[in-house]
Amino acid sequence: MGHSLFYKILREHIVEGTLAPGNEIGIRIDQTLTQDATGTMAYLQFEALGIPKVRTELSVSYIDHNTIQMGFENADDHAYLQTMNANFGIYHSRAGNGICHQVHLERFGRPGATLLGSDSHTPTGGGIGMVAIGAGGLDVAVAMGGGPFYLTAPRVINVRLKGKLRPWVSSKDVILTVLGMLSTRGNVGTILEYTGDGIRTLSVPERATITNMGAELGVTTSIFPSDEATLHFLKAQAREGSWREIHPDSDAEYDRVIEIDLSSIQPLAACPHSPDNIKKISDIAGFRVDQVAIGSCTNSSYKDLMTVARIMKGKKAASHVSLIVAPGSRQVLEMIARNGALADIIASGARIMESACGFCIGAGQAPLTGGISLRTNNRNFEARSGTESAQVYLVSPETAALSAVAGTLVNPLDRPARDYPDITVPDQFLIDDSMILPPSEKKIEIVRGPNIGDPPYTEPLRDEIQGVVGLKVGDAITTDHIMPAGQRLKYRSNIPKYAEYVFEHVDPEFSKRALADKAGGMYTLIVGGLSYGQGSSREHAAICPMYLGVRLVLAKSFERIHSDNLINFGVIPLAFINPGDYERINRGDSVIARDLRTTVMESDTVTLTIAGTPYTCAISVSQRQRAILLEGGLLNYTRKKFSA
Ligand code: MIC
Ligand code: SF4
Repeated sequence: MGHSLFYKILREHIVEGTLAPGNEIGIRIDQTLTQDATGTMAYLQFEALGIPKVRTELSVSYIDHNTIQMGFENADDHAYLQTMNANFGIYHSRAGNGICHQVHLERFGRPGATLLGSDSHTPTGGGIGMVAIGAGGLDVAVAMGGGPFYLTAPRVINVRLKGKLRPWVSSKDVILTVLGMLSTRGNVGTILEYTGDGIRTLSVPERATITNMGAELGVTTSIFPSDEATLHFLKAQAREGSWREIHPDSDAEYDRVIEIDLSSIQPLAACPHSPDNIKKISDIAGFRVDQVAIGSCTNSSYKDLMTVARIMKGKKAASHVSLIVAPGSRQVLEMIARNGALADIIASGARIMESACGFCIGAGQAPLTGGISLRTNNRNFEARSGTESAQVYLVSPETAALSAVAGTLVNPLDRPARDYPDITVPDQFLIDDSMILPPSEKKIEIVRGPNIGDPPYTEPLRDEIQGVVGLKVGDAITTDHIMPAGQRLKYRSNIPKYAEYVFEHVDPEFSKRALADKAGGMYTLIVGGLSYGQGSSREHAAICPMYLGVRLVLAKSFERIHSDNLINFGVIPLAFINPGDYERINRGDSVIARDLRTTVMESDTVTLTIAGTPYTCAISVSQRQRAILLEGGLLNYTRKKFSA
C-alpha cells in the first residue's frame, strides 16, 4: 500500500514513536517561524531554556501583528525581538516587510521540509508542499532548541480536485466550499491532502489560500504536492534550488476521499459569525455593505491584488463604503506600486494600509456599530473586528472589489466572463530581502523595555485542588473569546496586565473574580462545550487563565492547539464522559480534586467532586503530556530534560 505525501514527509522526519494514525510521534523540525504577537513570549521562553543558538536549519521572526504602535509597548517588543533574534541565530523580518505566512512562502518555504510556527495559519506553507503546522510559542521555542515536536499522527483526508475554476470564481471559494462540507468542528487529528488533475490549474499562492484557511477546519494541516507549478513559483522567487518534486504514491490509501469539481464551485461567503457559516452569494447578494477590507495572509498575492486593481481601475468605491487594502507582503506591494496597479487602487478611493495583519486581527479599521463588513481574511468570529455588533462576511477578493464599487454584496458570476481580469503573473518577482536581517556575528545588547515581562512561572501539579466553577461557557468558544487580541494585543509580553482581559467580552468580571479566588487559595475550573479553544494558536489563552488560577478546564471537546497549550502551562484539560453532566454544573459550584499527581500519571479518568457530586472525567493525553502536567508545564519539563 502506498503512502500519502504527508506521511512520506513525516517518515523523513520522525525521531520518536511509530508512524500510525492515533499514535503520538515526535518529528524533527527544519524551519520555525514566529510573529511578534506570540513571538515575544516564545523567545522569552527560549531564553529561559538556556540554549545559546537555535538548532534548526532556519528560524525566522516576523513583525507583522502589533504594528499599530499606540504607545511604547509594540516598539519595545520590536526592539527586544530584533536584538534578541540577532544574538540567537534567528532571521528577523522587520515591520513593514509583510505577514509571516506570505513572506515565508515567498522567501523561505521549501517543499518536503517541516515548518513549525507559533501561529495557527502556519499551514499556509502546505501550498508549497511543506508539512507546516501551527503550535503554541513554547512548542516552537522547544523546536528551536532542537527538541522534537510531538503530535498525534493524523488521519489523512484526500481532497481530489478536478476541472478548472470558472472566471470570477477563485481559490477562496474552494476553501469556503470545503468549510461548508467539513465545518469548523470535529476535524481534530486529521489533515487534508489535495490531489487530482485540478491542482495543476492552481498556482502556489492560490494553493496557499486553501491551506491557510484549512486552519479554520481545525485540521492539523493541509498540503499540496510539489510539482511544475511549485517550480514556477520558486523560479519567480529566484529560489529554484529549493525545489524538489514530491507527490503521494500513486496507490496511496486515504482515510476518506472527497471529490470536488472546480468548475462547479460557486462564489461563496462565510456569514457571521463563523468561517463555516457558508452561503452561496447568489442566495444572499444585494444587501448594503459599509466596509470592504482586502488583504491578510489568506488573500494578498500578486494575482489577488492585481485582480482587485483591474476591477477598481477607473471606478470608485461607493461613497458609503470604506475600502481598505492591506497588501500581505512588501514584495507584492512594491511590485504593484512599480507597475502602476497601486495607483488604480488608490484612485478608486481605497485606503492603503501597511503590509501587516491590521484589520484581520482587529488592529484598526473596526467597522461602525452594526456595520456590515466584507473581508478577504479567514476569521469572522464575533467582536474580532473590534466592533461587537459588526457583521463580518468572508469573501474572495473578486467579490470584495466588485461589492466595494456597487456598495452592495455582488455576485461576481453576474458579470460577463469576458470581463474577468486575465492576470499574467510575472516569471520573475522583485527580490529585495533587505528588510530581513540576518543574525549577528557577535553578541549585541538585548533591549528590554518596560513592556518586556518575565516568562510565565508555573508550579508543579498540586495533589489536591480546592476551587470553584469560575465560568460556564457554551460551544465553539474561540481563543478570541478567551483572550481578545485587537486593542489588547500590546500586552502580549506582560502577562499580569494581559490577564485582566481574559474572557473580557464573555464575562467582564471573570478576571477579577478568579484572581480574588486564587488569593483565597481557591483555584478555578472553567466548564465549556464542544470545540473549546478554536481559532488561533495564542498560548496566552492558556497562560493568562493559568496566571488567574485556572488549573482545570472541563469541556465536551477541545481543539488541538489549545489543549496542547493548556498542558504546556500545567492546566489539565478534562472531557465530559457523559455530555449530559454539562447541564448539571453551574457557575459558583465548589470543586474538589484529590490524588491528582497519581491519577494524572496513571489513569484515563479523573474524578472531580462538584457541588458535592462526583463526576468522572476523561483525561486523554499522552504519557509525555502526563509528565509535563506533573512538572507544571513544558518549560519546567524541558529545562529538566535539557539539563539532564
Ligand atoms: C490570529 O489570526 O488570530 C492570530 C493573531 O494570527 C493568531 C496568533 C495570535 O493570537 O497571536 C493565530 O492565528 O495563531
Ligand atoms: Fe495575521 Fe490575520 Fe493571518 Fe492571523 S490570520 S496571521 S492575524 S493576517
